[in-house]
Amino acid sequence: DSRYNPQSIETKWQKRWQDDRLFNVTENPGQKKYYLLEMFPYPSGKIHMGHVRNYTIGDVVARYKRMRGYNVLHPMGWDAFGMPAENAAIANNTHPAKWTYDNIDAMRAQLKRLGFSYDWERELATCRPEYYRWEQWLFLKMVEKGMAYRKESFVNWCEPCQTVLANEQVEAGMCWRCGKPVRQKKLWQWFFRITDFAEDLLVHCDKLPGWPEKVTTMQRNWIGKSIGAEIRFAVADSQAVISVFTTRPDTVFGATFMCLAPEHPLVSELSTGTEQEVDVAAFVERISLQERSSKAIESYEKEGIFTGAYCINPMNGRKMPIYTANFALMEYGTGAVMSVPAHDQRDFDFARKYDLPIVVVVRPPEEGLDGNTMEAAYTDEGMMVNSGAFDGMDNRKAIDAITAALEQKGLGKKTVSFRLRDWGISRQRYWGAPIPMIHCESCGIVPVPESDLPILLPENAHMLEGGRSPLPSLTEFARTRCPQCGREDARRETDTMDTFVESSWYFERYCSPRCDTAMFDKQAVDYWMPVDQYIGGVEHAILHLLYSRYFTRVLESMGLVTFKEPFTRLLTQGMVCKETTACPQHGFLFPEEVVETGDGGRACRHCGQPVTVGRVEKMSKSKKNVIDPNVLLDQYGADTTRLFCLFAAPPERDLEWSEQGVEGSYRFLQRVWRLAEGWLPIIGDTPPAEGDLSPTQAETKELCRKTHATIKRVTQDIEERFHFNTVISAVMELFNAMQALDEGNVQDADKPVMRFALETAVLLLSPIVPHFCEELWENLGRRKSVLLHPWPTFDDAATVKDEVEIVVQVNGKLRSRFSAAVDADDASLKESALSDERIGKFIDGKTVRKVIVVKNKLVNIVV
Ligand code: ANZ
Ligand code: ZN
Repeated sequence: DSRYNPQSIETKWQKRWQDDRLFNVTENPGQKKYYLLEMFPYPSGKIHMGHVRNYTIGDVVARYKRMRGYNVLHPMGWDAFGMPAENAAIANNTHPAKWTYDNIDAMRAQLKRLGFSYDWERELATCRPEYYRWEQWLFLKMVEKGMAYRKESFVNWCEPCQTVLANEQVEAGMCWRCGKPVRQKKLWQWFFRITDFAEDLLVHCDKLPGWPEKVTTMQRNWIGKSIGAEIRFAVADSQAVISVFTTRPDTVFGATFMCLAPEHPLVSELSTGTEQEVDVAAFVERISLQERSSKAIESYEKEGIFTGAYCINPMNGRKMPIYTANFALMEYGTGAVMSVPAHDQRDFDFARKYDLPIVVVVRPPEEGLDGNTMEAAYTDEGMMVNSGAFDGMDNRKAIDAITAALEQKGLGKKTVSFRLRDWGISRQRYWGAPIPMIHCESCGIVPVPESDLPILLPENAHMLEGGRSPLPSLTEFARTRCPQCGREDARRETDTMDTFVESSWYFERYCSPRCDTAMFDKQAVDYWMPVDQYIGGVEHAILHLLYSRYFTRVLESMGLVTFKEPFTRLLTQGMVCKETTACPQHGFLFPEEVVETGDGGRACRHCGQPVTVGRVEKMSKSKKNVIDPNVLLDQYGADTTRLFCLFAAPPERDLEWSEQGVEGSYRFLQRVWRLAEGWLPIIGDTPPAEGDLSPTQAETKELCRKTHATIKRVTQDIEERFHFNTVISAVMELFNAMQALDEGNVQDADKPVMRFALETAVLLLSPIVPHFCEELWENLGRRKSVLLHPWPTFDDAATVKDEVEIVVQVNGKLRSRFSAAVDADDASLKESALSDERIGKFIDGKTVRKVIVVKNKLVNIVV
C-alpha cells in the first residue's frame, strides 16, 4: 500500500516528459495542427496565481487537443523589455538585463514545476538581439513604405527631474518621484500609421465569432468610427476658414459659438493684435501643461477664453464668437467644434458659464423648449425649428438634407472620423529595442542599412537617477557614422520602441523561433498560424489585441503572411480573488498579522483592535491578499493546484480563493488514489477492453452506462465552452459510482467494465492532473504516456439509462403498467400515468385529489 506522494510523482513525470521530448513539435503537413497560446508573461520575478490559472487553462486545452489527434503547438516565452526592469535595477543597484534574466530563470523553474506541456525549445525572450533585430528590420520596411513616420507630439515631462515620464509615472498630474507638477513637452517621435487600417480593423470585429462579444465591443469603441459632416465656417474680416467635424449637421442652425483646441494654429493667428492676445497666450500656456488625452479632459472643469475673432454660420449668417476651450482636442476631427449649446451638454455648460446664446433647433415631441430657460441640453430626436427651409422636418432626415445642402454650396461634405490615433512608439527609455535610424546634419534622417542590424542595446550602460535613459549620453552608442555621406558626427536615434511592438508579433516568431534569416520561416507560419485559441487577461482586450491585429495586417500587406486575423478564438479568463482583512488603524493585514483572541474573535497583532473581514478582491500586494503558488506547490503539489484552479470556477469568471477548496481538491485525489489501489489487484490481469463490453450484472451494467455518459458530458463541456469545473464534477460523480460498486462481488466476466471505468476516469482527468494520471496509467500496466492515448469515445446508445416497469394504481387498485427510464423524475411519471389510455376511463369525470409517486416503482392516483 503506497500513499499518494505528489512530490515524487511530479518530479518523475516532468523528467520523463522532457527526456521523451513529448511536447516538442514540428510542422507535419499530414496532421491537423492546433496552435494554443497563452499571453506570455512579463518577467517580474515570480509567477502569481493569475499566471497559474491562465496557464493551467491553456495546458488543459493543449493536452486535450493532443489526445484528440492534433499536432499541438504550445510555446512559452518572455515579454522581457519594459520599465519595471529599469526601476528595479536602480532600486537594487543591478542592471536591467541581469534582473530580467534572473527573473526568467526563476519563473521558468516555477512553470516547469507546474508541469505545463510547453515546447521549451521554442522559448524566446524579446530582449534578446536575435528577437529584436527582426523588429528593427520590420521597422525599416515600414519606414520605406511610409507606414512609420516621425512627427512632433507631446510627452509627459518633469522639469526638476529632467525626464520624460510614462503615463504610469504620473500620479494625479504630479511626478511620482519628486511630486512636482508634470508638464507636456513636444518631442519628435516615431508613429505607426495604424489609422490606415482603422476601417479594416473595425469591419473584421464582426468576423471574429470566436471572440467574447465584450472584447470586440471594446475594440469597436476604441476605434470609434463616427459618421458626420465637415462644415466650413468663414472667419469674419479675414481670409481664414475654420473646418469642423460634427456628427450633428442637423443642428448647424443652432451653432452660436465656435471652440478651437488650444493647439489649433488659428488660435494665436486670430488673437494676435486683439486686446485678447495676452490673455489667450496665458490660457494656452496653462492648458498646455495639462495632460491632453480625452480621458483626462473628461475630468476637468470645462473652461475657455474668447479669441477676439468671429466666424459666420454658413446657414444663417449668424456672427459666432470664436473661443479656445480645454475640451476641444487637437487630435480629433479637425480640432474645432461648432458649439450647439441647446443640444450638447458640454456646450450647454460652457454657454451658461460664459453667458452665450442658446438657440433650440430640434423641438421635443411633447412641448416647445426655450433656450433661455432650459436646464439641460436636449439630445433626443425631434422636429426641426429655427432652421429656415428645414423647419418641420424630422431631425434624423435633416442630417442628410442639410449635409446635401452644404455640399451643394461647397461649404461642407459627408465624412467619417475615427477616434483611433496613430500609434506612437518612441520611448525615451533604455530597456527596449533601439530604433534603427540615424540623424545626420547633412542628410537628415537616414535608415540604418539592413546589413548593420541588429543595432544592439549597449549592455555596459549605467542606469541614471530618476529613470533617465543613459543612451543619449553614451557616446560610443549615440555617436556614429552617417551611412549615406560618411560624416563621423552623426547621431543614432536613442529612443527605444514601445514594448507593445514586441508583443505584436511574438506568436509568429514562435513558429520558427531560431530562424536567423527572417522574422520567421514562411512555411512554418503558413502551417501553424493563425493561433487557434488565445488565452489571457481581459486587461489586454484593447491595446495588445488591436496592435497584434494591426501588425498582422502590416505583414499581410508586405506579403509575409496570408491572413489578417492572428487569433481565431479568444478566451479571457477571470481574476483570482481572495477576501481581505483589515485593521481600522493599520489598514490591510497579512494573515500572519492577525491573531486569535480568547473569545474566538480575531485582532490586529500590532494594536490589538478587532479586525474586519473585507471584500473579496483581486489578489494584489497592496491588498495583502496574495497566495504564493510556491507555498501551494510545496504543500500540495502541482496537480492539486491545477485541479483547484479549474474546479473553483469556469474560466471566464472570477475565481475566489479558498483554503477548503484546495484541501478538497487534494482529498479528492487521495480518494481516487486509494480506490485505484484497491482495484488494481482485482483488474490487474484483465486486459484493456476491445470493442463492446457486455456486462452481466445490474451493477456493472449501470457502471458501464455511467462511464459512457461521463465521456459524453466531459467531451461536450470541453468542446463547447471549456467548462472544466463541470468536467471535474462529472468525473467525481463517476468516482462515486465506482466507490459504490461492491467490487468483491464482481464476476470475472465483468472485470473489463471496472477497468474501462477506471481507465476512462484517468484519461478524462489527465489533461487536468497530468502527473497523477500518468502514474495511475502506468500502474494500470500501460507503457506509453497517457497523453499519447486517444481521447476516449462513447457510444451514444450506451449512455441511455435502462427502463423499468412502473405500475399504475387508481385508489390503490392495479389498473395499468408502462415502462420508463430508470430514475425518471416524479413529474414525468405522474404525467405518463395520467395520460395512460387504460387509466382514462377510471378517472374520467372525476377530480384527481392526489397522486402518489414511488420512484422506479409505482404511481397511485386517488380520485
Ligand atoms: C455639433 C454638435 C451638436 C455635436 C450636438 C454634438 C452634439 P463623436 O460622436 O464622439 O465622434 N467634436 C468634434 N471635434 C472635436 C474635437 N476636436 N474635440 C472635442 N469635441 C469635438 O463626437 C463628435 C462630436 O464631438 C461632434 O459633433 C462635435 O460636437 C464634437 F448637438 O458638433 B458635435
Ligand atoms: Zn549624412
